[in-house]
Amino acid sequence: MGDFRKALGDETVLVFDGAMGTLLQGRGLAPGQSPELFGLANPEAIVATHREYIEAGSRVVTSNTFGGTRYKLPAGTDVAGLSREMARLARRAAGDTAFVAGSVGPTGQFVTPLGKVTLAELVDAFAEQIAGLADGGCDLIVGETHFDLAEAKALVLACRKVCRLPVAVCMTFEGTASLTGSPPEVFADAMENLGVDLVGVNCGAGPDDMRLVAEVFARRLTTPFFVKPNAGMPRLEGGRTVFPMGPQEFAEKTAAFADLGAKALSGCCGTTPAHIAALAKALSGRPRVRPAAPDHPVLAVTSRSLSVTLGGASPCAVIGERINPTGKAELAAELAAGEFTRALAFAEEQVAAGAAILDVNVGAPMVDEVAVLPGLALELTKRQRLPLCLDSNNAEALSAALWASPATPLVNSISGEPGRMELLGPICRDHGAPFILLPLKGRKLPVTAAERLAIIEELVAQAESLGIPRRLILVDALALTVSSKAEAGLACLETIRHCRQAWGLPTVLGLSNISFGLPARELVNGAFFAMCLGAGLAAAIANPNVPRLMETGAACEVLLARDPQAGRFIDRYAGWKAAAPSAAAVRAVAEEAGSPIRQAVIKGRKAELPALLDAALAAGRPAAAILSEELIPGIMDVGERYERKEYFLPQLLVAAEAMRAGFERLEPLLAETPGAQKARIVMATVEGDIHDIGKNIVCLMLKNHGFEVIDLGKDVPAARIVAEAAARDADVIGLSALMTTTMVRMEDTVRLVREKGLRAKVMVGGAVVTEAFARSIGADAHATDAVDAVRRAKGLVGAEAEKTTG
Ligand code: THG
Repeated sequence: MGDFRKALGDETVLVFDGAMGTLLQGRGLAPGQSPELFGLANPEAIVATHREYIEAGSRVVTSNTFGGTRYKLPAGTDVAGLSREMARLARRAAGDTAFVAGSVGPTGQFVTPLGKVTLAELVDAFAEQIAGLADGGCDLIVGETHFDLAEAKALVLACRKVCRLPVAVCMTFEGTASLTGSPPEVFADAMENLGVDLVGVNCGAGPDDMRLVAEVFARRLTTPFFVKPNAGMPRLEGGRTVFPMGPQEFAEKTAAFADLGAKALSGCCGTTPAHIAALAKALSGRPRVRPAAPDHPVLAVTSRSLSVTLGGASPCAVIGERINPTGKAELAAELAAGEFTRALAFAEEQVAAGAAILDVNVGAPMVDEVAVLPGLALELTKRQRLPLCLDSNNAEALSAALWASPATPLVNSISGEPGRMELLGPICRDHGAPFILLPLKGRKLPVTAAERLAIIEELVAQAESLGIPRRLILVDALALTVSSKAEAGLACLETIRHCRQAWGLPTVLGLSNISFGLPARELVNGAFFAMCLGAGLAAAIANPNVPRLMETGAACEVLLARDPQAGRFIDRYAGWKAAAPSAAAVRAVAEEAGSPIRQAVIKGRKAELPALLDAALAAGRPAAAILSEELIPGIMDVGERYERKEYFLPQLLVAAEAMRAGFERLEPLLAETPGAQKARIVMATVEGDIHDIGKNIVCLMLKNHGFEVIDLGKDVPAARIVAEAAARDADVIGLSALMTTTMVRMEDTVRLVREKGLRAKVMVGGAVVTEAFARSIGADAHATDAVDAVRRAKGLVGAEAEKTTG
């Protein structure tokens, strides 16, 4: 009969057979009776049925073993023996004229956590049956009517374990997904990863309703595909299930799948040899149309319900890095105790932030990775839908986690360390798990792109020699830190570009490594992310909770034509508002909108002030208002900036100069307080202290509030202050000091005032001067700032007035 694999490669459409149960009922199978046990007792009925289909035009007949696992057969049945016998019967009927497919249906069991059995137990059960089928002479194994991805995966693993026969797997979809939630694209991608020889859909729908599934297969698969519809949707008529589609209609509609690229066709429930004959006729002289090969091969990482494709025109996937105990002591402690609360919270948070895949790393001291990695993988599979990236150096832990996975997660990673590819490569291949190839080999880090590319080339060749398909390989471009190697970024970019362009290999990297040791790492990471995307990066291991990163990624996808009609970008960011800018940026914007006079003071733009003031005066604004609303708030703002360490001495000086120029322009115009005798105040910064900004501000404020201010300047000896105050009969003496070393001079001044019997009250102030200090030296008042100084001075003058009047 020849090799079934060869037949899969030619240009013909393979016609399988149709339904068996109805034909067996015609030959004595009782309703409810096991067809397999019936077959054991009635071998000739089985052979006759196969012959009918072969005569109708079937090139493949399917063994009577659909319910042939230990879970379906009565206890004590020789499972392998039954399947062997049924395969032999099919072989007897087929001879050299048809292929024999060994049928394997579902066990009726669900894999943990959906049910009680483990993946390994299902593999055992399938292996037992498949060994019998292979023994009995099957040309291929065909899984039929499967509805759970994990079970389908178990079937493939079992097949590989016991024989080298080609394997076909057909899934049943109800609406948009299989019973346990796998849509056709997930099934297709997972089966292709597993290296299944023929991917199919059967049962559950007639040819009309199978169209959408077949289109998904045609679009995604390079593996040949198989479509096996029912004869329409069943109806209940007089207590009997009736399939409405006659042979002709069924044949026309089903043959149309050949135009879509189907490699194999046949019928499921309700089809008969007449349907198959009509189908074979409709297909004769009608070659299969091969689906167009995708221009870039893509790599697919799957969970039971999602498939994330990497490479080609796929958007860059963010692999959420947060489930990783490095630097997270609490997470490490929990994992060591076998607790998953924090890990699951990290998962939830990353799902919400838009991660496409979740990295799962449980590597920390005291953590038993072999137990914890699969344990956490299982919990994650229960609670959320994203595919996983199993991140570990421990091969045993990775293998255990793959056995806990219903789909084809990403393995992170296989390095060039001796023995790693030989150990882990075949495990990944068997589980259909794509893996990250880490170009590390020997003691020396490959710094240049050329060094990396040489290792990558060697490891890819090694993988291929082990029968590991290229489509499972995701290359780590190896982000090293730019702060220690300036060319680290460039080396990554070149590696990404070369892998994509020369080898069609998708790339990934641990993004944040690049910025290690730098400040503002988020800025560096964001910029590097954009550059990597431009070079063709397929995925990044990163923290999806950094909005800058996700925003950059989404915008880049639009710019790189990987987001058709900017659909995803618009979906996510149509209502976007600029992230709250930094406090400094907020202030800068507000300042530009603020008064130009105040800004001229704050920015020390002395030359601008005369014109600005003239314009304000010409517009009728009183000089006093300009002083109190613009110049004084301006210089006070400068003082605050100085205190916040945003301004330093140079800014302080130019601002004070601008202030003085402005004040001189206004001073002649400041209205005298009518009628009243002005209170007179002598102001000075004490001897030894040359800081006068504070004192100048206080002077300005006092003048503006109607005081007559005699400003003696800075570094003024006590004797001179007292002499001036006496000569001018001052009401108040204001003393300023900025430093602890000079504030003691205030005490000298106060003592001298008292000695000379001056009536002047003494007010003190300055950055280091406290109320307690003021009291200890016998001062009459302490002012905390310029506004307070005005208030205190007024108080002192009022008290004096009271005293004289009283
Ligand atoms: N390549 C591949 N896999 C990788 C890396 C890589 N896996 C691990 C790592 N690099 C990528 N994952 C992380 C995970 C966490 C952090 C960085 C990279 C991280 N963690 C914080 C810290 O250490 O300070 C913890 C605090 C937090 O996340 O808030 O930065 O390169 N194939």
